[in-house]
Amino acid sequence: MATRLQIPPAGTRLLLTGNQACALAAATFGCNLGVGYPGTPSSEILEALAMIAGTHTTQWETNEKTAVEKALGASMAGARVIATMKHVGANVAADPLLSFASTFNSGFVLVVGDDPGAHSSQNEQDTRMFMGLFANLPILAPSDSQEVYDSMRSAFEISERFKTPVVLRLTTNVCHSETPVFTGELTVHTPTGYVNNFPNNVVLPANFRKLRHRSLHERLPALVEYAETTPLVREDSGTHPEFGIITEGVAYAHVKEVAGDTIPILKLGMVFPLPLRRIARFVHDHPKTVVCEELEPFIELQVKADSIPILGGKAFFPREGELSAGIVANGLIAAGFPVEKPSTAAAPIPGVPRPPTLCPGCPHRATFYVLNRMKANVFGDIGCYTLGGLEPLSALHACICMGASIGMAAGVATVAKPDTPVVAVIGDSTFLHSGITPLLGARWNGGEFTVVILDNAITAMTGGQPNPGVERTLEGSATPKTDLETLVRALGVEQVTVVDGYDVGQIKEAMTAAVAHPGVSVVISRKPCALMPTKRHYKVLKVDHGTCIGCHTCVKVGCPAISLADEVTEKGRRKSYIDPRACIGCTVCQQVCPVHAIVDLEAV
Ligand SMILES: Cc1ncc(C[n+]2csc(CCOP(=O)(O)OP(=O)(O)O)c2C)c(N)n1
Repeated sequence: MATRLQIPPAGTRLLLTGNQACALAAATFGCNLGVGYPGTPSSEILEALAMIAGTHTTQWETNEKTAVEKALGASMAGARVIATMKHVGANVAADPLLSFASTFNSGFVLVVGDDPGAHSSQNEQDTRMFMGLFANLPILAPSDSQEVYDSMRSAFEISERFKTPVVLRLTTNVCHSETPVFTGELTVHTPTGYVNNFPNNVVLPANFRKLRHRSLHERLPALVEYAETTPLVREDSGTHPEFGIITEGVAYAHVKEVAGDTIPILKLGMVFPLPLRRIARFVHDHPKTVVCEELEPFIELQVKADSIPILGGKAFFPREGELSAGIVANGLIAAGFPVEKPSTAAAPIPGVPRPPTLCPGCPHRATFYVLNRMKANVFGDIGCYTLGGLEPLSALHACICMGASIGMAAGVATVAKPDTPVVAVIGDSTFLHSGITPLLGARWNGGEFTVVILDNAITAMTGGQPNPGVERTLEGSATPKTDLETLVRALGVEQVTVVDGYDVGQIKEAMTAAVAHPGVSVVISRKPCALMPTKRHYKVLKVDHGTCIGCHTCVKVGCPAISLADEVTEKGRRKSYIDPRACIGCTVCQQVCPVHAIVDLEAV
């Protein structure tokens, strides 16, 4: 187990990302348990928490629902607990969370990382809508690392004072930006212990109707009073008092960059429930007020519903994508505010476009090459392997959310008989997250399709986190892994084949047998992720230009190490070239070359 970092003394000044600040605050303010499931932008919170010395336990769970369930059990036992996930993870956790919200338990902080702009996500949801107006949970919305740190302390306090889960809503920019943090005093929290509490913790319809639903709503006025006076909500004065901006989260940082000290700002560090009296006073004092918020008009709608006369919000700022200083400046100028576009916003630094692609040596490549050749109808899932849908592999034709591949393939196989095979592809982490139950159902209902589990022994897309198919936990302890083949057979699947993820011939053979099987079949394509340093094949291949016929079959495996050389064949076709700095010697290109022109570098 790696040496853990000590919690610094109070008053230490550190430069931390929002995620690191979140972890340090949890450790400093008495967190007993941190659980979650990785997902950008929140993955590093638990990774950082696991590196900090203390009495807390830090664990990756199999998915967000199980993480929240473990967290709510810990909360029932009087612990301070954080559950971390990305925005779509909160959808997965919604079932336990929404019922738990109506009980009176404390010490529970749900940390959700939203991804405005969908940098690394299948959509951009606004968790404030979901957890606020729908789930009725208090939401804190920090703007920088110090606020993340302070909000975590407040979140534990609010949760304990009002006996409610509290949501700490972060966004990509807040999670990943480094800003200074002054640390606070260490708080030690000892779990009070578990005591049965039937009326509170058993959400039977009778209990829910009698006590719970009303109490959920009755908690809100007390939380509103808290919001009216909390220092999480503050005002910045400005030299143009007729104008005003109500803002929150990272939008505050953009507003500050554009408006400096000229426009009065009401900064909402708590965005649900809203301090509407305070907002009304601010608007009264600053009659030309706009709401500047990223994504949905969450604050704007509530302010308008209370008939507070603001100039608008989404009339000036987009409802989609990330805000920037330039976008905020344009919106404020359109609303008639006396601001200028900042020079930094006027001259964005152009980047080199680099479309995402499977890495050289990625163990998913050979499987997609075979699926492409089979002209399979491939229902995909979320992970590095989603990139198998891009050219030239082009072998993934649907992808909706984690765990959906098997259900989608089952649905198609139930109602249609396509001319070419129906195949679901799913990564090991995703299979364990939410692929087991659909496979169980498909086997039971008698579907006829093939599931390929791409087992690279890691959760690669989010940065290489361990999962239950790996022999170590987040804290680095050794633990027995779940064997996927045994698991799949235990679900009742009879046709199960394990193949080497680099072996094109083996994959072809196994897939041919699997798609011919009358029923659900499974192929486990196994090879560790090429980015796991201890697993790399340090062998470099080269194209022998004396043999290469310029057919470009190797190019069709879509490896970034392969490009076209200046040298041409007699027919004028460019020969292939392998970049020795990128090649790790997976040999997939070598196996598909029809003239054996790809050889070991040393052999030439
Ligand atoms: C509900 C949900 N939780 C988390 C994520 C973030 N995420 C994207 S892919 C992925 C898992 C990828 O691991 P795996 O299935 O093993 O495939 P690999 O990337 O290793 O190929 C995760 C956790 C998400 N998109 N949706």
